[in-house]
Amino acid sequence: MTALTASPAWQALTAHHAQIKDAHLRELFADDPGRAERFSAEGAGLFLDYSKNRITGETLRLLLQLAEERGVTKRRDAMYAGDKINTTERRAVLHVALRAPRGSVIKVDGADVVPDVHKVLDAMADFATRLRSGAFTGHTGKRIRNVVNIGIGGSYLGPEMAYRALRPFSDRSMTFRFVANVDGADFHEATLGLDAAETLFIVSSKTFTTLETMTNAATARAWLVGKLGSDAAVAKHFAAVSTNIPGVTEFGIDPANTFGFWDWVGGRYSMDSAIGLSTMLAIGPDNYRAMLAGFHAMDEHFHTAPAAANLPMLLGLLTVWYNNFFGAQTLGVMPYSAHLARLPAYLQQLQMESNGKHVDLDGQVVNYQTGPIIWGEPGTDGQHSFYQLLHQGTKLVPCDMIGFCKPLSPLIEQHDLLMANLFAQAEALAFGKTEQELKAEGSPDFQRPFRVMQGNRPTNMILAEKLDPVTLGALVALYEHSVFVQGAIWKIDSYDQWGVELGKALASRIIPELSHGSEPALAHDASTNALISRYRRLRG
Ligand code: G6Q
Repeated sequence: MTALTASPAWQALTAHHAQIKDAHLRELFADDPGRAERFSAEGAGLFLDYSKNRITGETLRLLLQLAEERGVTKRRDAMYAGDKINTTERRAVLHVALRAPRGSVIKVDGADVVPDVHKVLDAMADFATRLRSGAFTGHTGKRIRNVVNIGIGGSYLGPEMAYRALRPFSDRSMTFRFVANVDGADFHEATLGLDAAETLFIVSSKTFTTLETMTNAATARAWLVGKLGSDAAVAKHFAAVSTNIPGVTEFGIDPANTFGFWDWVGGRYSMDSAIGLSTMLAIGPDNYRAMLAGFHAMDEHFHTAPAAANLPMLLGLLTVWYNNFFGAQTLGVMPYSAHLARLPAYLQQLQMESNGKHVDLDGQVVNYQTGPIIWGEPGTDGQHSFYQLLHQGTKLVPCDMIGFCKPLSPLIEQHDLLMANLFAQAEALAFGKTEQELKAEGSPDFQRPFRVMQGNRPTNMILAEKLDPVTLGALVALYEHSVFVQGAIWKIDSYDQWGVELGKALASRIIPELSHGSEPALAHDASTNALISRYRRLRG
């Protein structure tokens, strides 16, 4: 394969960018009445309007040519076939198998993994049904009403995001809390006011060795045993989700409450594996399966839809367009739904941990930009804070905006207000406000320069009928596959995370240096030594 920046499509895109970089969306729309229709696509219940992007038909043609030259669909097929495309860890990448319908066949090393997936799903469903009905009780015979998920990174962000997103579908008589941070305040606040006799802890950890999670799990055990007065209580108040079953057994969690998954599921791609146990306990097995069906519908769309009508392909290529040709450093994600408050944080990990790499699959340092910085907030909150910079700042910030046609609350009029804001913002970002328009509105001379909105700020608009389990699954899969497309173009391993592994090891050197009583001599750099010394002095 030719080096990315020397490839014909890349070269052509560079020349094309020079030609159209100043074209304004006002002109692009005025010149092409069919633009909104032409630059839109639909799949798995999601509608994507990408017409408010700084592209022409030629841009799209060249981006699709780039995908072709980079072998994106070939790599996609290799992923779906269970090939070990995570080369630095020599692992298959098969989150698509987590939502494959019963009876389909996906092989890793010659063995079909789909029956195992459904075995675990059935066990989770059985556990969830017993717990939700009250048949599974705690140590004292009381019904479990509180669920505390202990996990971090990929074992936390998905479950918390999904719980918040699908709360209207959850059992409202139950309380769900999430402990991730090793800061004791996180555990303390999450368990404050809970009756231990009614509380289940789910220890979610792929490796079952992560410092934060193991520390919080030990704290949880001490908290529970302290409150209920017996070690035997652990069996009835702990569940585990992990690929490390020996580790779980050693911790003392009942194998009957233990749910496994596999090394071909990356942490940030695991919210629909057993890591989603808290989600299933909240919304029930049927809703959980509906969410998996949504994921699967998008998997099918990505696998079969022609590239020009393929949502993840389009979204991924547009990200590359702004990232590599316009030099945009970030991508904003603005859900117009209070329920999706944690979606930006979830996507931050999904995208930045996957594509924040500076070395390609051959181990060569790349000479082009890879993954952008992802950030965002629910839309109308953002409007009253950072949208000022989006509208009138000096930086180009492409944004994805996400909205739903049906509200989840009975306050229907408020939903119209919310959606009006969504449409208005995308319109204002694209078309801005000219000096002439301001004059016509009677804006005073002295203010006019400050009120001009240049426009030409690109957005993707993702619309769905309603935020329900099916839609959430499709939406998350859309971004998973968009990340895949970007990684394939940049020829990087989107599925390893050596930067995270390093972080896991680093603190272990300093931990004993902070322990009370023994304060060994420090041999770090001068700054770290001074900081540790100051901490020792001030902590009291
Ligand atoms: C995800 C990353 C990372 C991981 C956490 C938790 O892709 O690998 O965020 O999920 O570090 O790891 P464990 O699940 O092993 O505790």
